[in-house]
Amino acid sequence: MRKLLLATTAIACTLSASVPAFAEFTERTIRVSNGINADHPVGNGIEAMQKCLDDKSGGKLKLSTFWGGALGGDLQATQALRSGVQEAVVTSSSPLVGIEPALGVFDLPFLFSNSEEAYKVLDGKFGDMIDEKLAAVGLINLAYWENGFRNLSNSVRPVNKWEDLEGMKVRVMQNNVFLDTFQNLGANATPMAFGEVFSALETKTIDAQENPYVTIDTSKFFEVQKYVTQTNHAYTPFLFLFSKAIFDTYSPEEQAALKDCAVVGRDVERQVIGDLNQKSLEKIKEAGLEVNVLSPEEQARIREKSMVVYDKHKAEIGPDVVEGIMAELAEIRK
Ligand code: TF8
Repeated sequence: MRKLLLATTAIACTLSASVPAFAEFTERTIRVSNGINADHPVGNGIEAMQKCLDDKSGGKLKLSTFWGGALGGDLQATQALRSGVQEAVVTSSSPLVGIEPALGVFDLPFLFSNSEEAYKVLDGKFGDMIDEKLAAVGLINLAYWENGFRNLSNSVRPVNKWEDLEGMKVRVMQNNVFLDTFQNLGANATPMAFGEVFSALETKTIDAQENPYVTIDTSKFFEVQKYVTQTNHAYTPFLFLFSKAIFDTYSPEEQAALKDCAVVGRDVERQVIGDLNQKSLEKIKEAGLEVNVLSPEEQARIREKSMVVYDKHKAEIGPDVVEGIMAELAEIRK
């Protein structure tokens, strides 16, 4: 009896020794690249995500963050994910339309009227459908983070109506919907990677760019611009993308932790953007920029003028995708 007891205790000891805590997790360093700088709210989101990962993985899953395009721009970093040489990137959806055309749906001008609408669409069934398309091209979208509503800044004149854009050299993302939207408004639109924008504004190679206030602030565009117009012409999301090739080698527990914690980070990041938006605008004003807000009438005119872009790009984005989002928005707006 005693022998048996000793033997079972020994077995129990060996068993518990061979099953250390967080056995489903491996020590991993996950590189996350960003085009924006560390003081952008994505930084707060990553911090919250890391805390969550620490709890779930016993400190084994570590995010190693790179800022200011140190690992390449949005498109380049995303291609590195697809070929399995980099783990993750927080990127705008817009420069990735060459990889997955359906993403172009988020670039349609004046699509979302407010952030709540965007959250419902992105965090719901429509967002899941886009995620499936991304998985098919080697990208796991952990969650939709926020870039936000985009506003126009320039160095030549106040813009109060779309006619003021005539001939203005506006940098747009590498994206045909944005290119056409600004060309249609009379601007001289030029696609350019984000990393080149500051110096192109500084040297006056371009006059204007468009990004959310928080980016105009944290990427210091206000230092090389004179006017800002609150156009809110598009809400473009950030995708927290993970290399599918690498993700597939992780345990189900690791995969679940990454997905859950990306959502925790997302909520913090969106919250901080909400708080920072106004502060960024104040900072832009203090830097001496003239800030104009489109009147409701001019907002309506510019919106109406821009609707041709929907028809022009429907086939390329996918008619089902465009109709799908319009139907979902109609449902939300009921
Ligand atoms: C753009 C985007 C960028 C972001 C950033 C690089 O204008 O809005 O600001 O994708 O992460 O290119």
